[in-house]
Formats: sequence, structure tokens, C-alpha cells
Amino acid sequence: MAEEEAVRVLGFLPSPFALRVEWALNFKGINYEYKDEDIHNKSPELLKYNPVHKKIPILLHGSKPVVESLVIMEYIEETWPQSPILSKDPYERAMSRFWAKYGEDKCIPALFGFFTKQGEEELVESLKTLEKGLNGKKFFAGETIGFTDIALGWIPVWLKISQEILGENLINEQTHPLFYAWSRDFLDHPVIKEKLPPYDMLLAQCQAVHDRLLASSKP
Ligand SMILES: N[C@@H](CCC(=O)N[C@@H](CS)C(=O)NCC(=O)O)C(=O)O
Repeated sequence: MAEEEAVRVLGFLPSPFALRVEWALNFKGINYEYKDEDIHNKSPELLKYNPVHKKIPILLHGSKPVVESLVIMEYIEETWPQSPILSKDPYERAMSRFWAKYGEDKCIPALFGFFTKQGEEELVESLKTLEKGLNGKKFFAGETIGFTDIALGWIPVWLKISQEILGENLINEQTHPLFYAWSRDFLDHPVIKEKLPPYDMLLAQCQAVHDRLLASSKP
């Protein structure tokens, strides 16, 4: 049976995209083997299984590779229906996908722009808009964690690190109270908490990326 085939994840420890995949698998209680890749020196396996984008994460189910983290999350949901992360209702599912896509299209560039000091306004606005998606609920899907939460859950972690590196407090409990309450509840979930990369390690990695980016932008 398909469900009994071995599951592997090729990831890279600080990657928010790989983190999503591991969160989704852990949420459903799926056993998997994790292999950490060096994205600066890509393995033959990485290049074989993602020849199009040459990126992690890659989910291997038996010999079948699936790539692109949101696509992988959908595959996980369809393959292992226990502890569902998408509603049975088509409209609710569409809303979950909409806010996950909003995170990709708006929040990632906004956070990157903030991190590289290209502007703050987009981040303030995109997180305010994200609060509208919560619409008074604890999580995007309601009382329990779902697809959108898992897709967006990396944002508070990387935001905290970015603010620490930049010495800023742009986004806080006063400016974005709903976003903060959601972040706290999400990161406090036992499955999510258990799979968070060590903060100091992430901070050191992001600091190095930040220094490299700023050095390369100097004339
Ligand atoms: N849209 C992709 C993004 C994946 C991605 O950007 N992965 C990065 C690591 S965080 C990577 O493998 N980079 C290698 C490269 O760009 O060559 C997804 O959601 O899976």
C-alpha cells in the first residue's frame, strides 16, 4: 500500500519551507527519515529528485519525489487523511489556500525587504492584512491548527530573528495584537514546538546571511 512506503525529507535546517513539510508530517504522526542538504553544494540526490528548481524541500514517498513545499503539504494531506489540515468544505479549503498563497506572494517578499533594509511599510501592511484572515478565530481554520497555520507558522520565528538582528521592534504586541496571539498559540502547540530549530542556531545562520547580503550590496 502507498501509505507503507518509506518517507524521506531532504531539507536544510534553517529553511522555513522544509520546516512546513516536517510540521505537516509530524502533525499527522508520519514516520520519516530526514536528510540535511548543503544547498551551497547540492548532492546528486537533490539534483536528481528536483531537476527543475534544484531546491529543497523534497519529499520522497518510496521512489516518488514531490517538490514545492505547499504542493508537498497537499500531497501529505491527500495521502494520510488522519488529523486533517484541510476542511471537507470546498469554500473553507479555498480560503486556506488563499491565505497560504498570500503568505508566499506578500509576506515573504515583505519580510525579505525588511531584513535587507529595503523598506518596512510592506511588512507592517501585509501582517495587518493577515490578521484579517484570522477573522476572530484562534487559528486560520478555527479552533485547531490547519494548512494555513502550518504554511505561515515560520513567519513569527523569522520575524523575531530579523528584528533582533536589525535591533528593531517594528512589529509587536501593540501594533499587531491578533498576529501575536496567533503566533503564540501556534508556536505553543506541542507538535510545532518540538520541531522548532534551535533559536541560537537560526540566529547565527541568519546573521551570516544578513552580513553577506549587506556586504554584497555595498559598492
Ligand atoms: N517555493 C519553494 C522554495 C524552496 C526554496 O527556496 N528552498 C531554498 C532553501 S530555503 C533552496 O533550496 N535554495 C537553493 C537554491 O536556491 O539554489 C518551496 O516552497 O518549496
